[in-house]
Amino acid sequence: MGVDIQTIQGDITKVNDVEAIVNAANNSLLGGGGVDGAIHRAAGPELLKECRTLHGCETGEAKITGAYHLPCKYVIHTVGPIWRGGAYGEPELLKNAYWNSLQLAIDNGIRSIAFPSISTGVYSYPVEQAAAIAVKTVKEFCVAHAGRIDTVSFVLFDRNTLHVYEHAVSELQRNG
Ligand code: AR6
Repeated sequence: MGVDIQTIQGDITKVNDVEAIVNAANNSLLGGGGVDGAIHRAAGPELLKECRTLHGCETGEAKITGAYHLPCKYVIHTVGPIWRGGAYGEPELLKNAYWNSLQLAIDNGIRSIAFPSISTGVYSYPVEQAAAIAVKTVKEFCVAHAGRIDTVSFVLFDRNTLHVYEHAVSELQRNG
C-alpha cells in the first residue's frame, strides 16, 4: 500500500486529523506573515518562546516544536527558498524542505502530516513548478520509507493553488 496523498482547500491551522502540520517559516523561526503568522497566532505565544530556543533554521532544513493551542501535536518548521529566477538552487532547496520535514516526522514517529504550499506566497516560487516538486518529493520519500507515513495532506489556501496541486497529483499518478 502506498501513501495516501490528499489535496484540500483550507486553513492549515484548522486541520485536526494529522499529528503534525508544517510551517513555511523564515530563517529566524521567529514568526512572520502568511501561513507562519497564522500558525503563531493560533498556537499562542508559547510557540514563539520554544522557537527562540532553536536559534533559527537554514533554508531547506527543518525543526520541530510542540503545537500548543493548535489541534495537532507538532509543528515542523521548514524554510523554503526565495524565488530568484530558478538558477540559484531553488528547486533543490524546495525539495530539501519537503524531504527534511518528512524525515523529521518519521524520526518522531509521526505518521500523518499536512503541508502548506511552501515558498509560493511571500517567497514568490511559481506555483506550478513548486507543486510538481512538492508532490514528487513526497512520493519519492514515501517510496524510500515504505510503511512509515500513512497520510500526507496538502492544505491549500486558495482555489487556484488547490487546482494546481490536484493537477500535479494526477500527473504523478498517470506518469508514475
Ligand atoms: N493555511 C494554509 N495556507 C496558507 C495559510 C493558512 N492559514 N495562510 C497563507 N497560506 P507564505 P512562503 C498560503 O507567504 O512563500 C512568511 O512571512 C499562501 O496563500 O505563507 O514560504 C514567513 O515568515 C501560499 O499559498 O510562505 C517567511 O518570511 C502559501 O501558504 C515567508 O512568509 C505559502 O505562502 C515565507 O514565504
